[in-house]
Amino acid sequence: MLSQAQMNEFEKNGFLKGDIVLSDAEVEALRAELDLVMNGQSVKKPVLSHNMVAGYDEMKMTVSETVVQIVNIWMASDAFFQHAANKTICEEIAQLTHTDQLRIWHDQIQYKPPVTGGPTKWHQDHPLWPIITPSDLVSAWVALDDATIENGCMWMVPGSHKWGNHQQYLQSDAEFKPVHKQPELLPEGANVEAVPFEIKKGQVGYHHCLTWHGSPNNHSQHKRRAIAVHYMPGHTRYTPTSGHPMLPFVTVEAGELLTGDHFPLVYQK
Ligand SMILES: O=C(O)CCC(=O)C(=O)O
Repeated sequence: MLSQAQMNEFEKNGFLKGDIVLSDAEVEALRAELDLVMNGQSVKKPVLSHNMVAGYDEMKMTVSETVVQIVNIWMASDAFFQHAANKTICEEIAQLTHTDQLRIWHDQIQYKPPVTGGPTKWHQDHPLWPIITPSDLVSAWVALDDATIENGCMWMVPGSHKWGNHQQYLQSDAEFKPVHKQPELLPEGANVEAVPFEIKKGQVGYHHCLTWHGSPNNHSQHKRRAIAVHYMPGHTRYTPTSGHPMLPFVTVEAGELLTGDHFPLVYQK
């Protein structure tokens, strides 16, 4: 359970470091599962598995840069499904989203290999999920390696979850600092200052779906593997305005609560 001080910190900043939630053995088991899925050796398959930076033309990526993104590894691996239902994480997400019911919206692996690991652009999650509302989802990002400044940990902009949707204006400078293309659109007093969000192996970090975040290259000799589960509170509705990889799995009508086999219930108080 999160303390009131932690709840206040999340409310203020839009992100929060939690406890170590996985033992070393549990991390090892998930790493082994990840290898199976990444190598195409799992019987069941995820929704997506690709090099995410391949489409980053405007950032002038070289083809040698890689971020392996796997969406819905829980569909390919029972161990990752069990992870999504982790009791501590679900209880704390329920606290942060003020709900008594949680479903998986989707999950994602982001693996930045040593030396060649590429960046994850500055973004807000909810604008990239144009088929669900309201914008009050919270994600649990669990490190499968220590995520450090050296190997490309996430960076966050404190307070940015309260500034609305600025996704189309976000970019980075040469040092991977976030830059707003039209800063006059920001609310008064908004301070665009990013801070590193280093997370230990097995530790959980929470972030709100409107918090500005991104992660730079991994130039280190160490892998940077992580599993993020994006949780929907029970009141999340299907409100399609544009495409998304999960769209083909939706079985409810527009305006209805987003339920169904591909959005499983993982927590009920
Ligand atoms: O793993 C990363 O560096 C980025 C993950 C992310 O954007 C997210 O979990 O919302």
